Amino acid sequence: MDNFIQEFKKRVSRRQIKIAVVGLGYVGLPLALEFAKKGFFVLGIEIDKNRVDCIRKKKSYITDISDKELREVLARGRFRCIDNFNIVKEADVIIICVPTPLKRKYYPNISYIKQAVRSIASHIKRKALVVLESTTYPGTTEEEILPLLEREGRRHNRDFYLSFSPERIDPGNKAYPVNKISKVVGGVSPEATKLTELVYKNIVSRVVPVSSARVAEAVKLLENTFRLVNIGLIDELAMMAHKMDIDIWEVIEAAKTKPFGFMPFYPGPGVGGHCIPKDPLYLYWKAKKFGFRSRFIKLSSNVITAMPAYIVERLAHILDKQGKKLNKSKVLVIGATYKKDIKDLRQSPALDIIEILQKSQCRVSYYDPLIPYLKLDHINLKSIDLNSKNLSAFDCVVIATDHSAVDYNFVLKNSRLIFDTRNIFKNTRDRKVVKL
Ligand code: SAJ
Repeated sequence: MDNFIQEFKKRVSRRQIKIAVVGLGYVGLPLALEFAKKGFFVLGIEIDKNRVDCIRKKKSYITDISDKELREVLARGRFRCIDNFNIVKEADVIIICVPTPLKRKYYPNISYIKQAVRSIASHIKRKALVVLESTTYPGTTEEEILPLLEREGRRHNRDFYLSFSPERIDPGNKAYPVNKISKVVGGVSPEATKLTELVYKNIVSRVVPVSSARVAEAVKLLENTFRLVNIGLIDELAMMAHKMDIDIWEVIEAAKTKPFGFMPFYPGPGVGGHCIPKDPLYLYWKAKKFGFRSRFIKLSSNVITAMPAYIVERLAHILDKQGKKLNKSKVLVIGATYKKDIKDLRQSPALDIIEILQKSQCRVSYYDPLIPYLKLDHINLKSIDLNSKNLSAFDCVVIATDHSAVDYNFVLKNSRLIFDTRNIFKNTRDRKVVKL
């Protein structure tokens, strides 16, 4: 075994190993490009033909990757993308970065992971290393993935190696690109951990080996559950502070001066994205199998899920104080995506707010510089032109996402009333601005 690890180490240092990345989304594509930039041959496998087409046209579909960066990596000839799994047999390392959605609230859906593993299982070359990056509940790698690979006589630690390494991409965070984010790795065996370490140490500043795949899976869920619980907490405290006529934003700013033992979270219209609203519910589901019901996860999830309705309730009250009824008002929602400067609508609370307003017979429009159209199940709207005539026609403007590319002074000047759920107008004392 040591001979193989030593041999593998040499081949890694000589860039003689090929890496396949399955799933080129916001996790897989940056990862694939990072390995290619470090001189590895990378085979990107993506079943979405539009994405394959974009890459072939050197067009990035990921906010954090520019066309230029994609073009430069492709020009080096160390990265290619295809839409089938046949090339897996060339790969020494196969990294799976496919989505892990929910079937419904609290019910994980690991069918994409299983599908990807089944697609590679019959192609993997002898002693290949398989790494799962998709966020999932503790036990997935060992209990679900290992058996799928140990078929047809294959044995772990002889014919292949398997580990888990959680992705930690923070979309839109320029301070922390892939190579600046430490990486946790946990193998089904110590050898698998070691091999995974040898691969990732080439692209990140620090690799953190842990004792097993399930510990690595749990690390990621702790990270995201930590965020869910704290965002749920601050959302609840925001509702409490409003009742008590206390400015929660001022409270947070002052609490931030504590140099230890405090980390600021900010209230908002709800929690979107593909991670925070969902990943902790994977942990909830698995823990329940052990007879443990996490009250924190359930409560936090319920608080954040109720935020869009709370926002509309507050809006109705704000309009009522102006002698207006919600179902007779025109409301503009500024920002449709789940967080600022990210072109991603997944689980966006702004969309929930728009839907609730529509159901309340309110005439609702939206403006988002990144999203020209909303063509969804229940919403079919075009982003309005943000001009003074349009702005002044609305009874209230709701700031739901705090995109940088909006002229908020122009919005302030031309709006009759603003409900600011993101504290964009923190330094404004204008009576027409009402804060969450
Ligand atoms: N939000 C708040 N208040 C806060 C922070 C966030 O309301 O104080 C909202 C945001 O507006 C957004 C949602 O929560 O709607 C999620 O924001 P996020 O930045 O926590 O989550 P993601 O999904 O964009 O990225 C996160 C990563 N972000 C950070 O750690 C800052 C990280 O948790 C994971 O690496 C990543 O999800 C993932 O892929 O799991």
